[in-house]
Amino acid sequence: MEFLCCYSQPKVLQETPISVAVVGDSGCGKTSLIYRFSRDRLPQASEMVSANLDTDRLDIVHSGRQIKLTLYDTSGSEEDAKVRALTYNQCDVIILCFPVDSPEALTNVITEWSPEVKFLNKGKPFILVGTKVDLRETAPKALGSMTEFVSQSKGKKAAKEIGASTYLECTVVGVDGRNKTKRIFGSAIRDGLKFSR
Ligand SMILES: Nc1nc2c(ncn2[C@@H]2O[C@H](COP(=O)(O)OP(=O)(O)O)[C@@H](O)[C@H]2O)c(=O)[nH]1
Ligand SMILES: [Mg+2]
Repeated sequence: MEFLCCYSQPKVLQETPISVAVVGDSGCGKTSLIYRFSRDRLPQASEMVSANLDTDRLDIVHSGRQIKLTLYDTSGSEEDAKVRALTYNQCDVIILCFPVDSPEALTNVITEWSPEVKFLNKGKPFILVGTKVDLRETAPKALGSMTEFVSQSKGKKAAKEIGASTYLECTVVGVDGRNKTKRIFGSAIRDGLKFSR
């Protein structure tokens, strides 16, 4: 007698893999951004040492979808450009960072980073992120501070000029840091999903 199996297969939740690379000048806050988001803490000094192809893997839910997220930390140094090229190859979306307390870093974004990202990343989306915005509040209070800041409107203008999908600002400090870093990675995942569809 033929036996008809009436058990249905257990539903396997389909995971969408998205890989995000974070690039920018050394010291702009890449490792801090990744730690704040993926571990909800800031890196210790020993963890901030120049990383390249350091990866974090997370399972998260984004807009009701199960996402297998891979985060690539990179080194901003000239010598590590070849290793960064491998990272660009593996990722779906890039977060390009500069600290808002450094107009020179924004110049580097325009003259160095955006050509590298566009050349090696071949049409994949990237977002521009102004980091360390808490310094806009705290640094001017430091006696004799001469820091020149990049304004939000200058950041937006630069993002448009280099073809970034959006401009966002963040800090890793305090509760604001948690919300702002979530917003950055949420935006990157949205772009990554559009691209990988
Ligand atoms: N005030 C402030 N400092 C930050 C922020 N993010 C990073 N830093 C500091 O900037 C320095 C470089 O950060 P790091 O994450 O190692 O930069 P990376 O070289 O780009 O990975 C460290 O001293 C961090 O504590 C931020 O949002 N606000
Ligand atoms: Mg780092």
